[in-house]
Amino acid sequence: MSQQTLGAYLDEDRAFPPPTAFVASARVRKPQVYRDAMADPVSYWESWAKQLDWFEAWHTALRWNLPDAQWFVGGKLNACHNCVDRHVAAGLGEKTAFLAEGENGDVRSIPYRQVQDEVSKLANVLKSLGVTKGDRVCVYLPMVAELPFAMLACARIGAIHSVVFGGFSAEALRERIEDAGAKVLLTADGGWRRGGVTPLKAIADEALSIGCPTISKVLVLERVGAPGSTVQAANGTKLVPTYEAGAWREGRDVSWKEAVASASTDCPCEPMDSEDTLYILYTSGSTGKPKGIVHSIGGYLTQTYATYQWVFDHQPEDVFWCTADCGWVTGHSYVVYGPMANAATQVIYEGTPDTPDKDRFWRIIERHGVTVLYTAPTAIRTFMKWGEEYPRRCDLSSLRLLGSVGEPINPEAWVWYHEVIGGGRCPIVDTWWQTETGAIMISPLPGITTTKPGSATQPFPGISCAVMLEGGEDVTPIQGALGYMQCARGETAPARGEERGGILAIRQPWPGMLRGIWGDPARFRDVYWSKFPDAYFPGDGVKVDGDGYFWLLGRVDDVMLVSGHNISTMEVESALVDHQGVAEAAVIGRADAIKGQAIAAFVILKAGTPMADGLPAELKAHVAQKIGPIAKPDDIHFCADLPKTRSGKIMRRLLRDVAEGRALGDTTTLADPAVVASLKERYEHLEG
Ligand code: 6R9
Repeated sequence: MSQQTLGAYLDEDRAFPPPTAFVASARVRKPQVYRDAMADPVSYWESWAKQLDWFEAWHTALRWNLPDAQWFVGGKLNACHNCVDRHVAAGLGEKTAFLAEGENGDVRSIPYRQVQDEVSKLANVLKSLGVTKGDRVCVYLPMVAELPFAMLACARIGAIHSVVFGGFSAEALRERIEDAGAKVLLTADGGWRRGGVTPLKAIADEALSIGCPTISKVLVLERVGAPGSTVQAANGTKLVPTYEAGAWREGRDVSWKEAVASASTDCPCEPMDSEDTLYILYTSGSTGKPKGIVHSIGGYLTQTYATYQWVFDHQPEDVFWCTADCGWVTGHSYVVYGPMANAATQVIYEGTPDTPDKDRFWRIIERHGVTVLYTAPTAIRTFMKWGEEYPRRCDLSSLRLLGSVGEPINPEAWVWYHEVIGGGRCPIVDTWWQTETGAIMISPLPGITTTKPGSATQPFPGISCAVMLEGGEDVTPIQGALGYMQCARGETAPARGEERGGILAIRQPWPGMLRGIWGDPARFRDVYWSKFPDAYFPGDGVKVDGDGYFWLLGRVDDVMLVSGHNISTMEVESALVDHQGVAEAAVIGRADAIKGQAIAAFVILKAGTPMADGLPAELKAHVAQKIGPIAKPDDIHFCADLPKTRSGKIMRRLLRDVAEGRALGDTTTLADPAVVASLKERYEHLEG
């Protein structure tokens, strides 16, 4: 990153200290926690682990033999017991665990006592289907309460869950089932989505017809009702007459409703080794087939428990809403394991934010009195594009804290989120982490940290992050006994304007770290442990400013090299979105004979912005003014939508392919493949 672009990006110098009213009742108020953790990280993590219930204590807190870490070795526990049974035993049985809202408008309030019963019955059903400890169970369900139940039922009996997002295709499902060697598949007749039905059972049938020899039983949840009947898909929307439900296969397919009805609620939690596998979750790499990320029990539960409690400032009366689906890691760690280990009350919602209208999220917040909202920048930018009228329709005064995850949040979206959704009174926690890290790694602590829009601020206590150069030289500007928080500007930190940029690395093992890639130890070493000799490589670029704040810059492969200057795609996107007419932007570097790479920008305009002739020039000038002439896009393409993965990440590789006229490649993870085709057409038209 050149000093010129570095400085410009960091011109974002707005700072938001924690509001006094928030600090007054915040869980963590003293920066001392950073010093304590840094003084002895292993004992610090032990103190968190001790807050969980263990059937047997561990004898060794950490065994570290790079790249293999084991935490709380010798300890025995059960994740489901910690998320459910211990709360019921402590008298919290009547506390609401879930406020589960279907897209069709049905709402269920489910107390912890009922979760315990439902999960126990389901666990007994799994046993009756032949599932035993260590078996893999594939879960392909809509975002209804039965999805967390399914995960917890597996954990209860020591089976390994592999959740596949309900938006994935038959081919993607087949690939994941086969890689994990799953024995049983849990699915539903369908799920409500955008006013219609996603025919999950039919897709699962297709996956099973093209492979998946290890699957012996399919448990089918009755979610949308009998095919051929007429059902209302969402309040105020049309009636959906019928859908493809898939054929029933006797001997293989089992009715969820019937099986659970006759199952016993008596199912003791299996004592598991701390290092036994809790789950596998597939994540796409930049190349090759998806990687089955493996997480174990003791360390993962400890870190999700700790980070949920401190980052989201857990208060017993909170109503927490993480909008992620359990098909993604965010749903694993911040719908199921972190919040439930803390006995939190949560909203879960099945459908899309624009069904029946674009105010659905705000209606949900108002209806359930949501106090803490955790969502993604891509959603926030979509809401910005739709306009303020939708949130303005609802009373959002119950909100007290906001979170962001999934990609860097541009300051523009941050400030909109803060003002329009948070009414200017809610701190924002921008949380950096990955499927592989299992839990939050870099984030503000909302009662302590002064936030800056666009920065995830500082590593969570007990997490050690470093900044490395390409060659492996450690240039972390701030280290030492006092910790990141305590470093006064100008002491060991770089002076303003001398911010250090490089590649993020994690030097010490952390409890929630991945234990490997399912069935592929060589790839595990190669992807994460070969870039630096003795540190984990997450693949993200980072800058640290004069206050020791981390600014995550996106994937390192999202960095462009233009005339010898490093420019982050995200930096240019941020500048474009800063223009009043722009709703969203995706930037890629395309091959250029003279400059190495030229900058191509794909831009979505805000509703109501006129497509004036001079607009491309105006946008280029705007970027030049924000970052410098070097970052000025060469091409600007206006489009109606961007190609995104189903988790909402822009598929830059695909945009690069489109911009350079190559074959489209694998689009199985694309939310809407038609988007790419239309982009390509448009691009070719402009090229000609
Ligand atoms: C939790 C999750 C991981 C990648 C990660 C990074 C990006 C996530 C971010 C962020 C900047 C944040 N990322 N949170 N970048 N600021 N707050 O999203 O996991 O789907 O595995 O993605 O997402 O690039 O490396 P996952």
